[in-house]
Amino acid sequence: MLPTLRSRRRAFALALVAAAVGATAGVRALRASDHQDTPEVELNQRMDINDVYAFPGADPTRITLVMTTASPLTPAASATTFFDPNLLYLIKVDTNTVPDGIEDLVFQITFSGNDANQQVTVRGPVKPNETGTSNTLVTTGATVSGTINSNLGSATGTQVFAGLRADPFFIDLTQFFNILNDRRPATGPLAVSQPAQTSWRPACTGGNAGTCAVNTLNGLNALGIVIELPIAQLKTSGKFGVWGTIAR
Ligand SMILES: [Ca+2]
Repeated sequence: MLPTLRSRRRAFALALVAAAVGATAGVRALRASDHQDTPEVELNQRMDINDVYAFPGADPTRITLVMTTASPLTPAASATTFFDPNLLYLIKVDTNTVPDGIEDLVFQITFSGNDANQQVTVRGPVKPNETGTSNTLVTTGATVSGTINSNLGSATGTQVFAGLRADPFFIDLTQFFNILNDRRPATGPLAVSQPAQTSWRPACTGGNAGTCAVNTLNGLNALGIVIELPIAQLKTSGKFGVWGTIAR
């Protein structure tokens, strides 16, 4: 599918999360986080960015960037859900001393195949061809590629994992919809009345049954793209911003 991705495409602002990150101190502030934030992504999970994370890597000189998509995946659905080979997944980095919200470096993640042998290719960090909502595939620069659900790359360079993982986000969705009931989608997995989702919603345990918080996403999965690399490849000092987008 890569040749088609080289053509200019209008990016889809499917979801946007941003974190201001200290180059040496890890995450400093998280501005937004979202699952299923538009009707279109509610009906096409693979287009749905859930969350973006940035945190220290295996040692203080390294950083880990994560973008999760396609949650919530029930265990049964997980086995047949893979990344969309027709989408261009992007993790963007703003390196300006005074952040301007415009990406200076990008990671571009593409997939080929649509089964358990699906192949992932991660390009970057590299200067993008263009910024904002239109994105084309950068064909120069370092790449890491291989089969999903396996560790790829080098422990001293760029390491990549793309595949199924437990969704690290947590929310008590019953209480969320009690507060903001109009946010309940009309169709899709989350349209099911709470707590009728007992088939996959964990039981509340402990001494305050019925009143304690429940992580609705406990036991559910997401498709995660994980990139770990030396921080110096992004910036040698100071803060930088990280966010994710999907283009098609
Ligand atoms: Ca910038």
